[in-house]
Amino acid sequence: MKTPMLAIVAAVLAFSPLAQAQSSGHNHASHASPAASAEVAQGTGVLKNIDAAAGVVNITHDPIPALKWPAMTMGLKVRDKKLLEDFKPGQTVKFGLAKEPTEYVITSLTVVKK
Ligand SMILES: [Cu+2]
Repeated sequence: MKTPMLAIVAAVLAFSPLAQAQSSGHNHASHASPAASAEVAQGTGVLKNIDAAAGVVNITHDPIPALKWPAMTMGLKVRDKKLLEDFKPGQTVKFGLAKEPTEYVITSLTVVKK
């Protein structure tokens, strides 16, 4: 009874590092191009809503000339949900934007005024 279980566990342990290496290699090949991930613009705005679980903020931002964006209130994803720790609605923030394949995402976030 015990031996087959151990054999299965050993097989899983033996194969999982390989599987992880393959999948992370694939992700890097398909997503990490410097041109697609570099910060391309900076903006300032007021946080209206923060969905830390989804990694999305609703923000009323000033015009962003680099992107030809007028002032507006919009939803933006953050690249890393950890960026949203310690932020609250109503704060004025500076943020950096990078162009991902299908949309702009926030890559940095700092409080200007609480
Ligand atoms: Cu906008």
